[in-house]
Amino acid sequence: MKKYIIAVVVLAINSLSFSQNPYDLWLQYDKIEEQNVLNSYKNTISNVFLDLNSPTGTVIEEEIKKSFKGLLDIEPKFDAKTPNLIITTLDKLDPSIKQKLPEISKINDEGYLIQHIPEKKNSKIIISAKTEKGLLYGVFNFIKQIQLRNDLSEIAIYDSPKIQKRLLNHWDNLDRSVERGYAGFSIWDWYLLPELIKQEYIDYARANASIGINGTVLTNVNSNALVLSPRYIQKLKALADVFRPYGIQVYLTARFSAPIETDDLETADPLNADVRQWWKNKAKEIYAEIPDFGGFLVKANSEGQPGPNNYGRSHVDGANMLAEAVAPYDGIIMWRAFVYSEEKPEDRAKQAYSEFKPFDGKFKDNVLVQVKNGAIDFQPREPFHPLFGAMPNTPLMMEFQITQEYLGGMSHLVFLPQLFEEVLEEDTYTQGKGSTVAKIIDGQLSTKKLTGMAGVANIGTAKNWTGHPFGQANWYGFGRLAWDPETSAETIAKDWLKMTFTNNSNFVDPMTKLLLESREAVVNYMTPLGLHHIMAAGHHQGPGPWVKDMPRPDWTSVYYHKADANGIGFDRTSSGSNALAQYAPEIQKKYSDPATTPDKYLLWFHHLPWDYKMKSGETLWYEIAAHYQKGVEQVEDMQKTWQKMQEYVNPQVFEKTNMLLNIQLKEAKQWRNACLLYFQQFSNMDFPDFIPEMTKDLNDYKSLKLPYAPGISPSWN
Ligand code: BDP
Repeated sequence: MKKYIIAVVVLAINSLSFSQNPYDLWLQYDKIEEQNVLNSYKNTISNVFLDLNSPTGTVIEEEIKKSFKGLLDIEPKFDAKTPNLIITTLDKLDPSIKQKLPEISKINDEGYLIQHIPEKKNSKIIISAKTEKGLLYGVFNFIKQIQLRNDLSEIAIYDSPKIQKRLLNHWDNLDRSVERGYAGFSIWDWYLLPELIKQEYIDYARANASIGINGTVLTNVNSNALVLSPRYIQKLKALADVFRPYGIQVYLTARFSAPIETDDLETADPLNADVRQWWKNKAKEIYAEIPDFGGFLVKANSEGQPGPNNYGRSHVDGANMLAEAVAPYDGIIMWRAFVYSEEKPEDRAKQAYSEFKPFDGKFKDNVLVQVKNGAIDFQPREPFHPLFGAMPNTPLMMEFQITQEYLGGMSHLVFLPQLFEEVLEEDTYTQGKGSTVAKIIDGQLSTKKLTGMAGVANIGTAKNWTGHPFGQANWYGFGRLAWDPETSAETIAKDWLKMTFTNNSNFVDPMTKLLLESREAVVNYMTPLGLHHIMAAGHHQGPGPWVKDMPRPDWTSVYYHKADANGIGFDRTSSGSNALAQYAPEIQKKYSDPATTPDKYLLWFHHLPWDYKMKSGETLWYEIAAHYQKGVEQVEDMQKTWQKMQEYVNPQVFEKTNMLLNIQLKEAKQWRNACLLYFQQFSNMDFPDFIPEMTKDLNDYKSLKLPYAPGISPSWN
């Protein structure tokens, strides 16, 4: 009892010195404690001039007030006669000031500048942009500079987003379940909309604007036609009105068979005149209420969803029909390339490319083809999708998954910007050396200039939005990369840690290391050396290398690892499925030989004997075991680092993360043990000495059931 009381007292004292309210995400505005830093900011920026008279202007004003009150403990007035901080759009700037902004011509409509202008008496900082939306982004970056304690005396930032459509994709259903969601229910309270506007909607918009996200697809790709009904359009309008001042457009998923499901028509054939008119009318109806509606995201002829193929028509026919309907209003169609047919025995990794490449250049100008980062499905590691670079005459939009469907769901700490960065940096060689995925999706290597990046959201009703406290970093990091796909994961990690927790380097340095290693850890303990899709079926949590006998072979694990007495791995070279032929010759050459294939993709492209000699000199079996073991040890290291961070972190976040790391370690060990025991049946080789003695046998792991594991949506039932 006594011990308990002491613990409670300690918690109470600790929590006094921390606000760090997880609900506020990375927008923590705690007062600057370093007196000299505080004073220097106060002296440089306390006299503000701001005269924006619009909803976005009000948002900007509120944000300046909130951040100045919090960080600097001052209440700025906005009409200073001799201002030292001027916040206004370029058209309102004095020409004499404009002259002093060297790179003004570089910024685009969503870009901004923050420039210090030194003067003898009245030095000042200018935050300006072509549009108020750009200005809002500039203001958020300016506040970030203060959060990061950066010196403002020579500040000169000229920044513009490199990608136009920076969207979250919510896989949220109208009943508020979230497909692959691990953070509670959907934040969209459809039932009480449009009357009830939750504070969360406003705070959601604010958080997204702070990282440059400018659109949100509100509904699941496995979609429901009901959302297109007049009643729901009113609900959608209410959300659009909340988001607009934050520069965020709303989008919906379109169920291809909607004309039938609404009982209006008997077909959804995209070449049928009535169907085409139906979609035009629907677009007109939506745009009458929401003039800046963004457009539709479509999953068609994939995993049972209806689509143009049902009528013998192509993806181009389907996409272009919808594109025509939204074109008069500047709407776009994001047509997903995540397709794999039930009939085709072809390697699933090849199918999207086979189907879509011939369509290059055939889509209307307002269509983007949305491609997942890899050819299978958001695995802990996949080589980049071969469509990147293969369709230079089609805007390709990147689809990343922020929610951790295959990366430990609700309980594993994995810093995904590392994964995203790896994909974006990959060289496709499709237009010579340096044709990185980033340069393809930002339009540099495309003849089309429409660009986009989507992230499947990890947001729900959880009090901290994302469930796992570190899930916030992945939302944040996605936004940063959508703004500039060449941002480094390290910069993102550092900024997020400082903004969310503290600038103290005793915290930031070890935690940056932890974040950057966390992704490799999960690859090691789940799917090392190019293994993939060997998780449990359905909910996708935990190991399941034994999964077979599913409705389709490419939903099983045995299809992907192909372990047998001869070895393990998927031969995707010319002696196997030849998926490799979908990549540029430079990659083909390198990856066709296991000796020159990077270890991380080895078993993705090759089936190799268990005693295959690896670059390390050890056998393949030894290296598989070593990677699984390393993954477990990396989680142990994460725990050790975290233990030292207590004094910097809100006690509740500290404890929660502690407990989650314990779960992560338990599950990492399960992955290691289950996979090694399973594969040993085929390798018939002993475990290397460093593998701890197994206390359970394979059947124990096989019989582990996880009823009610979250994330399975009714759309699958
Ligand atoms: C898979 C998910 C499934 C999604 C599908 C998709 O398991 O829930 O519906 O992708 O992206 O990863 O359409």
